Amino acid sequence: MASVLRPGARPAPDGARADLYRRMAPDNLAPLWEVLHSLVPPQPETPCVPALWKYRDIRPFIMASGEVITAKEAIRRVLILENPGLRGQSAITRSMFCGLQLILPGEIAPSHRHTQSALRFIVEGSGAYTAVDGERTTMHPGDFIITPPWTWHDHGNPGNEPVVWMDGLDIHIVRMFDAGFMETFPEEVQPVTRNEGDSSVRYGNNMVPMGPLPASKTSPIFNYPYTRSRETLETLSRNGDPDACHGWKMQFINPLSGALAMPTIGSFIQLLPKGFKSGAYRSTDATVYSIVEGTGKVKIGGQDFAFEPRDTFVVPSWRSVSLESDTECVLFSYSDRPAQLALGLWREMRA
Ligand code: 1HN
Repeated sequence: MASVLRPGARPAPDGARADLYRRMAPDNLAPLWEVLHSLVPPQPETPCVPALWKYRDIRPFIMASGEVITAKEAIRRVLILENPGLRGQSAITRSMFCGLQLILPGEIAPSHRHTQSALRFIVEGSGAYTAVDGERTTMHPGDFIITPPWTWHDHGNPGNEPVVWMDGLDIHIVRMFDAGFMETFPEEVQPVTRNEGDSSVRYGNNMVPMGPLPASKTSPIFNYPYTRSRETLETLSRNGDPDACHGWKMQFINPLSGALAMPTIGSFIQLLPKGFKSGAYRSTDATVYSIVEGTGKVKIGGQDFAFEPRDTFVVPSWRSVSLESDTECVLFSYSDRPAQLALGLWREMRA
């Protein structure tokens, strides 16, 4: 019956082979030749599928979560964006977690630390803060905020509106290495030991202190405000032509090393002019996008999705992505690119 099997599939073992597999199984042995093709595919094969979450549709569920549990009780009141091909795994891609976190006026999310790295990308509302290692920063839509590994962090909302942000974490990278640690801070809120804006002036103004400098692999700047990202994109768009695949696209960096801002997660922001049709692009880093401004369409490996502000979509590894803008658009995105680069695995292809 080999003729009805898909190319590359092997017929079910029988006779002497099946007998061998049965006899050696109790000794925890398995034959490589039965699984070799799927272990080492000719190009990336992934259960991760393209998907888009319309903020308009899911916002009621986010707000409803605020009625069934407090931020304090939940520790982190987050709705997980689960890839439809990875349900039950708390994963948007094979390496990355993605969630939308809600903090209501007057609430706090208690202080803890873990070896997983986190980014926050603010989606809705202003006036909440996140505190990292003794410094607070106020959140505004479009701000990109980092929580480096093993730093105490808590969130609070002293303002008067609900605040929602996207959480991106390298949970599944850390889990693959079984290198996860977590601790709870002895008090709910960590003490403030530095003025707001301190790390930004210390490291974010094209100067660094005389030293000693922090040894962390993660950027010492922990808030990259949208006002500066937007102004940069705006100026770039007046100064030259957009890239055919990316429009005007920038990478958030660690000013101490020039590397991407986090060692495991790459983060990007791009501007597409009105009426832009990008060339097809693929890369090995499955990527999560959050729309900041504008409407348009994205084609992901042949599937079409329309997007508007605050929507989230995911592009699996090595699926081609083409962007089309109706209006001027700004897109934030993140992926495991720096981890793949560090390991010599990252590839890209432009059509
Ligand atoms: C976490 O600590 C936060 O600190 C958000 O806000 C999302 C998802 C999984 C594990 C830890 C946060 C998280 C998380």
